[in-house]
Amino acid sequence: MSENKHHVSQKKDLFEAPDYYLVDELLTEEHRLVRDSVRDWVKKEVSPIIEDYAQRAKFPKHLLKGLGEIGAFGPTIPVEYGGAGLDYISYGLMMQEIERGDSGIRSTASVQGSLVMYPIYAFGSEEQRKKYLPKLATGEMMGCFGLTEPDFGSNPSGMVTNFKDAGSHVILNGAKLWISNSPFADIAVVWAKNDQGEIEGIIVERGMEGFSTPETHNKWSLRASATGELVFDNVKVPKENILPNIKGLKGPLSCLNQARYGIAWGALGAAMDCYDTALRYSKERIQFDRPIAGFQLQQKKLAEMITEITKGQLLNWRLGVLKNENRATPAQISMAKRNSVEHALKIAREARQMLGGMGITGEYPIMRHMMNLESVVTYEGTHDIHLLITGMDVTGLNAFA
Ligand code: TGC
Ligand code: FAD
Repeated sequence: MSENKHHVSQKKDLFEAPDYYLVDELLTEEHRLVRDSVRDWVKKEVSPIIEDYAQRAKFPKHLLKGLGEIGAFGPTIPVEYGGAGLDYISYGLMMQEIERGDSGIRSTASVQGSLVMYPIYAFGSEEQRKKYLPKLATGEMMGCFGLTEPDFGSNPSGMVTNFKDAGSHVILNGAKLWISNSPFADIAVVWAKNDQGEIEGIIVERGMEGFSTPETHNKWSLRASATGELVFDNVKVPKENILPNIKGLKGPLSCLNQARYGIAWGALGAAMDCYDTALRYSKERIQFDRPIAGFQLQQKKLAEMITEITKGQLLNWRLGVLKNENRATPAQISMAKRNSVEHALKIAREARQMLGGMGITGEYPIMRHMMNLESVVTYEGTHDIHLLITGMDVTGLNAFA
């Protein structure tokens, strides 16, 4: 153990990505370049420090500049607005590699790119695009996304946060809960009801009177990500901050399609890290005079892990192709998000057991991934909500309410 109590693990990151079905051959040279450069960045910048930050429940803010530089903020946003102008497979691979490092860092990138930059790009005015997107792309400005409320999580249509017309501005009241990045965000894309009860998106800026962002403490999950509330107490917001080109719940749900797609890839990255760690450990750990990898029960675990990772890789790749062709449906995205997180959690739990007592320590990334994935299985639509979306899609019958 290092003498510095803030440095729990400084081990070299030995990650080798599994590719059992040669999925690499389905990627273009650009995809591989993007994937490899993000992988290198994660090995260099994230792996050496992340366990320490997670143990101390601190967000490694110094990574924001680097995330901007590798193009992780708004990978699919056009270059003219500061985005990376990449396709959806590159975007997916980036999220896979970042979450291989830590789900909390991927969360920061997902929120910034898919939940803040995307709505401003897709539903904002040209002035709003020019004012916010270039700064958000570099990380010079950070954003958060306010949809969930204390009494409305899975059913956001019931939200009570609202704004009233007051001439040149509106008066915003209400509260949002569980908001990633809120404690340090410069702006919040907030979904609230107008005088007619329609949901609209509005950009709220830090410093506006009556707007506060208290941090949520004592999380056992996503400890290296900052989570908080958004509280609006008669906040005066200029009307030009309303996103002009969207009304209704389909606005925030369209943003979720973007983020859920990234999570489908991301969670698989966490699964790959757990599998790779368990595989290496099991070949080195000797019990009963042989490597534990030689025991059938441990091989069963590894065989099932690589099977699910491989199925997930193919599902994600195909979804990426459909997304590039603008043919991916929200229900297809739900299936992939749910599938990846479910199997990533199972893989993390099995990998944890394979490391025995060492599996619960910060010397290895598995327990951190497992705890992170307990948030990932809940946010962006819970496991059960995504199952019901698939159920509704195949039957045509709504089982939500
Ligand atoms: P419903 O009546 O079905 O739909 C209302 C309108 O929305 C349209 N729609 C969609 N549009 C685009 N994409 C989708 N995925 C869509 N799903 C539905 C729908 O066509 C309709 O349009 P229109 O024109 O007819 O008005 O709505 P509902 O109230 O019955 O709810 C459906 C349900 C339950 C599936 C939905 O509300 C839902 O997905 N709930 C889960 C909530 C959720 O995912 N919240 C996530 C909060 S953000 C977050 O967690 C960020 S974590 C970030 C991080 O750190 O990485
Ligand atoms: P509830 O909706 O109360 O659900 C509780 C349980 O009931 C779940 O198991 C659910 O599946 C089940 N359930 C609900 N309805 C049904 C039904 N019809 N049929 C069957 N079962 C049902 N939100 C944001 O807006 N922005 C963010 O940046 C953000 N970041 C987050 C970060 C973290 C770390 C976490 C934990 C959450 C974050 N969220 C964010 C909120 C997240 O999206 C919600 O937690 C999630 O949508 C679920 O809402 P809830 O927690 O209120 O659970």
